[in-house]
Amino acid sequence: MMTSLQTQLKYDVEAIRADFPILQRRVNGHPLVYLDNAATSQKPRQVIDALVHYYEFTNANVHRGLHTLAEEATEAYESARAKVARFIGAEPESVVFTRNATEAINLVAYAWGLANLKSGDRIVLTEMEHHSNIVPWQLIARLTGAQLHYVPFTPEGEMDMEALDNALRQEPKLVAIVHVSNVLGTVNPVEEITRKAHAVGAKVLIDGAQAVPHKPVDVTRIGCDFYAFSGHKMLAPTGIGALYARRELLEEMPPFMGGGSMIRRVTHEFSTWADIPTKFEAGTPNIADAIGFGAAVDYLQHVGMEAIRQHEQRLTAEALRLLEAEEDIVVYGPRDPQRRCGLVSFNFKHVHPHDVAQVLDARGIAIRAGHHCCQIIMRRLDVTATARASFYLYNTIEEIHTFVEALDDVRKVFGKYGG
Ligand code: 7TS
Repeated sequence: MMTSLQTQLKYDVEAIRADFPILQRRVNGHPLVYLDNAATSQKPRQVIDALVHYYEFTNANVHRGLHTLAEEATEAYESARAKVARFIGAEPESVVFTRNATEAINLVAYAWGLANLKSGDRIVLTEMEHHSNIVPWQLIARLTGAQLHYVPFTPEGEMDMEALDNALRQEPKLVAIVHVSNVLGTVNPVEEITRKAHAVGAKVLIDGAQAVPHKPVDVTRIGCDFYAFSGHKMLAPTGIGALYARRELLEEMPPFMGGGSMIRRVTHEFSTWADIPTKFEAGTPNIADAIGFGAAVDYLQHVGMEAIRQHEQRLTAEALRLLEAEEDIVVYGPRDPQRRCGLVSFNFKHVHPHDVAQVLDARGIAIRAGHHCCQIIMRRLDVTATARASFYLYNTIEEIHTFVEALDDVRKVFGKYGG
């Protein structure tokens, strides 16, 4: 096991940055400081090259042709699936390619939820969820008569475990919970939650959109039933994501969508389904971007997920230290950088976050401002929006300093708090 200091010495952020062409860009006359990684990450040359190579050399449809290109495309697509599966500790048959985390959650809602939930059944969500792990369940609740129950978070931005225990006493059918919050940065104890939920017979779905890109994740160790994530937040192209589901569940679930590829036999009256995971991939899949996803996973593995997590923790600790020292700024989420992933949401006490984002953009610094698709969190924090700086493997301590120093421009434009 490498110590933190050894990883720190070994972590060559400049070599990593050299792989990302977009980081050479200037924005509004300044070098780009990209701190909007929770929205989407930048892409390394290796991923862009994998896409170009596929289209220039291999392009063909998968799972159907008998010619060389079709066989090579199928092999590349399935090998990408195997890489993504291995990356999260799963078997390839348990990984369905989707467009993104949102589609993965909708797949579970419509395929598993419609078949297994009935009137009066309870679905436990948390007040920390992104809309993509709320709205599908609201739609399914309306169709089945199931009821939603929300577990709150504490003022520190941590899951309220006592409230969760109380919710589990009502024996819900499903617990759907975010692994890492995209607003609070909180890392939830998903192993413990899964164990407790299973003890009362509930299935567990985890939204890992902000976890898989930033820390080692092993779905087998967590023991969950479903795990959803997006490629584009972890160096892969947009339009590709994945759903992990336990094999038995995928086998017994009906398909989400019907069409080509996902069938074994079609008659006038009925059809039978292809083996998993193809049963859940109707139509021509996003072949090129799946291959790009495989290249992204190769890249992350080469750097090492534990090293990336530690690097981001150093950035987060520094950002927290500097922001918390400012008396006109409120910081949201756990104070302890060990309890969170690499992002910090904050607000000036007297300036709207949209204005903050605009002032920083004039300095080439990209952050996000808004409700971050988490209106329930906003209501709990009693704000309509926050500013958010989110980090990744290629960000540097100097960029954190540039970002915090640039906040002085906000004070120059909008005046000082209380001034
Ligand atoms: N779940 C979480 C926790 C997320 O942060 C996001 C995207 C999603 C699900 C949905 O991902 P998608 O790829 O299916 O769209 N979050 C954000 C964000 O924080 N800013 O932009 C997108």
